[in-house]
Amino acid sequence: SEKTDKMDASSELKQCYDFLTETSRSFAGVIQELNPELRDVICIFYLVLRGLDTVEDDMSIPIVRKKEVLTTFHKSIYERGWTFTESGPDEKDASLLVQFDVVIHEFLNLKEKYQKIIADITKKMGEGMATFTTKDVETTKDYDLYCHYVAGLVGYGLSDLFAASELEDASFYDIKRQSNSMGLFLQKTNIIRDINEDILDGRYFWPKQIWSEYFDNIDDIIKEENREKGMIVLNKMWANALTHIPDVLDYLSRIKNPTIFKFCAIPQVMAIATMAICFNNPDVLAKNVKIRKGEAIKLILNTTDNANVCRTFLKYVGQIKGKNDPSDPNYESIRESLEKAENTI
Ligand code: PS7
Ligand code: MN
Ligand code: MN
Ligand code: MN
Ligand code: MN
Ligand code: MN
Repeated sequence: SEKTDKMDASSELKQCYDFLTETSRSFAGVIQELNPELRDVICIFYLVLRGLDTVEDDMSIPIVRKKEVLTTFHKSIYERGWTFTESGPDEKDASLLVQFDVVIHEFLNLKEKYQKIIADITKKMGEGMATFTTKDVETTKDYDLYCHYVAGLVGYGLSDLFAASELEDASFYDIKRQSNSMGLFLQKTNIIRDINEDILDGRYFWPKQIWSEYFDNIDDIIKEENREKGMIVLNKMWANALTHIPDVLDYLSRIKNPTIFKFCAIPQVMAIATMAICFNNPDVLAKNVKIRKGEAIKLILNTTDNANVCRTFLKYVGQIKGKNDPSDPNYESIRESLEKAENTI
């Protein structure tokens, strides 16, 4: 009956929001505050990609099988009842995949224009992830390509969704470079900050081209006796990530809808704050360094409009400038990027 259907729909949607809170500390809040036209769409987009990433991260799935699941995931989301039960025992979001039929149910309730955008990005991301299951991140070009697959494409998809909803201008379909940079800035900050735990887990994202002059084996970068060399490499990684700031600020300045603005800006502001405490900070090589809870709360409350975001970026860019060390070989390139960033504000 119609009544049963409606009760089903609301309970499945509720389960999706429960999955969202369980799987994301950083996105759950900003997604829930989105305009109703996009709230469920982006919640489901997040869960689809979280499912895909859980497959990518699972080192217990045989490579051939993993490639197959990743490249067909965009078709699986159209199969009512589809679930994935082959995750290894320590995969933290395995239960999402075991109950993936719930996400698929709600995916199929979305308007077709939104389903198409989500499926298109899922296809491209799955194919990209599949190529990197048998390929290392060697050059900075590989690094940008990997980050494009797992984060830049999210930027493309979100921009397409904003334009398709008509909450933002149709020009959001076209600002690809800036959309990509929005994802890369988040992804690179995460990859740099998490170096210690990623190395201990055997996960490698830092491009060989950046560390090979100083290390034969990247595992050695977290050893205490290698701190000095390690810091040069760490700052080289920050120098690379800093180059995306002008695109990020340009992208944010184009947003009109206040709920989309907060959704996009809060993660970027968290990233620049993370960068400011992790820049030239030897603790990053020894442990996971995070911004304090109180600082994060202040940032969320302050991220209301473009003028405030510019102020926040200016503050953290200034802090990074103050920590830039003239004896570091990256000093000049960092100074240049920081100046470019300041000049766009
Ligand atoms: C659809 C909101 C706003 C134009 C799951 C948001 C993992 C950094 O796995 O959870 O714990 O290390 O810390 C997000 C652009 C993507 C890029 C990418 C989808 C911004 C699957 C976020 C999120 C584009 C691959 C999460 C890229 O970090 O990761 C939606 C505009 C997922 C965004 C992954 C990383 C995201 C990430 P983990 P985290
Ligand atoms: Mn139903
Ligand atoms: Mn995470
Ligand atoms: Mn992951
Ligand atoms: Mn991953
Ligand atoms: Mn990480």
